[in-house]
Amino acid sequence: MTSVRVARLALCVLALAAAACGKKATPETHSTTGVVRNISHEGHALTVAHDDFPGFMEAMVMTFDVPDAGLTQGLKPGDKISFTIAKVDDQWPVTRIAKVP
Ligand SMILES: [Cu+2]
Repeated sequence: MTSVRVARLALCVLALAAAACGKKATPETHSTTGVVRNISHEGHALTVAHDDFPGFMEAMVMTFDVPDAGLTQGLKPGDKISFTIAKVDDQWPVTRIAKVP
């Protein structure tokens, strides 16, 4: 192997690593608002009547996975929220919830 080839290979490996890392560091996210309908699975499931995710999903009632149950703590049906979902392994868990007055 010439040193040029080795350098090229190293660049490729770096590029691949950067692509993989980049995905994890900045996942695709979408944010919208909605009204809490239900919280179950000890805070890990949030059913919400959500508004449009512009360019991603129209308004509907659906249940999202909430990996961090702390996010749903203190929430109850009827609360207005804004929230963010992030793509993780082809799923869309909730990564942020904020109460909207
Ligand atoms: Cu939906």
